[in-house]
Amino acid sequence: MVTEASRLAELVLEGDRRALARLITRIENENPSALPVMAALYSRTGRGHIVGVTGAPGCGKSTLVNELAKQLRREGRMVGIVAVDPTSPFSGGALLGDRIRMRDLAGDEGIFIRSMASRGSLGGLARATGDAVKLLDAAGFEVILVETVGAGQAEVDIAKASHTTLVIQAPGMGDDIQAIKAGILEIADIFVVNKADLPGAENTVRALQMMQRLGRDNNGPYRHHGRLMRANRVGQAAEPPGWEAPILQTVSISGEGIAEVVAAIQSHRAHLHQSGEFQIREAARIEAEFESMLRDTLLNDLLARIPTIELDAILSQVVAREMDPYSAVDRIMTIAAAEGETGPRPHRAHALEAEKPEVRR
Ligand SMILES: Nc1nc2c(ncn2[C@@H]2O[C@H](COP(=O)(O)OP(=O)(O)OP(=O)(O)O)[C@@H](O)[C@H]2O)c(=O)[nH]1
Ligand SMILES: [Mg+2]
Repeated sequence: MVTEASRLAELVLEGDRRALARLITRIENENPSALPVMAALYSRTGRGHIVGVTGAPGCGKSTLVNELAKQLRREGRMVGIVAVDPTSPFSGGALLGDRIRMRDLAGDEGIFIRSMASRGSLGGLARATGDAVKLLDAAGFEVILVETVGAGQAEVDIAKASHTTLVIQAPGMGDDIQAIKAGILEIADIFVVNKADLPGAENTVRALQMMQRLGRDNNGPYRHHGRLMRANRVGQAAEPPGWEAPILQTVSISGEGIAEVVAAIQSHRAHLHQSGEFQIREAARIEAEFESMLRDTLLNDLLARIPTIELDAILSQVVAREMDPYSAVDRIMTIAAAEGETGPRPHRAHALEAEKPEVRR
């Protein structure tokens, strides 16, 4: 039997743009009908090169991504772009702006552009982004550029979800080491100082170089890529010797320096494969994603078993310091376990369904 899911999966594999767009919308809306399609496509993912592009608001990420895509197209590569905007979950002006800016790429079958928003949590957005990337991967897009505003945890998450992470800086945003966010050394595979046409670009480059030197003196940057489910893996996935993030300068509005960035992305990819780091990052990435899916499912399942009034009452007591959070967790687990013994909810729903009088036309 040809189900809707298998039909949609086939369309995605053929690169059908409407099917892709429709599925991404379902993913954004957390529509469960997307799950069997994702499941069917999973074995066909894993070929695309996922490139994260992160940096402060306004540093030129979208303009740069646009230019990178054009250059990659000139080199004959199929390019997918996912622009993530965690700051405006209700589809703010920035997304619209991105769509307009990327207009000159429209009409090219070798490119697919999508802005992501989420009505849910940041975690939901990260999950939706991961699924959109998987769809583009299955559809045969060879390079998938993921733009995210660098904002703390989101930045680290995108690095974990990418094979190659570009950290974008722009001059004039404070040119000393203090202004460059801590942790950036650990996630950057390539630094891009964009807006190199503006004064101060050299200072930004120098500050990054100095930071890299300091990092080397402190035993070099090590990655957190391998942590996740097995705690004893911490630090194991250290950046192997032989790759130090290059610091490149671009003027995205004129296309200057773009070819060099594309070349650096390609050398980083080659380096990942030659050093064996690719498998390590892939395993870490997939484990992290799986862990978060498991956590979401467990939490949702648990919360579904606790009557809301009871949960609220327990939370209020914890907030009022009438109950400690450790006992509160115990209490919730006890209630959930007791609920579980009375039978899972779907059965009850089923019973109700059976009791419903049949409607005749
Ligand atoms: N002078 C100069 N301006 C640039 C350059 N690149 C981008 N800009 C301008 O910087 C502004 C912001 O560019 P965007 O590409 O929207 O930056 P962004 O990082 O994607 O911004 P958000 O997504 O809102 O965080 C725009 O007005 C661009 O035209 C550059 O190389 N030089
Ligand atoms: Mg942008």
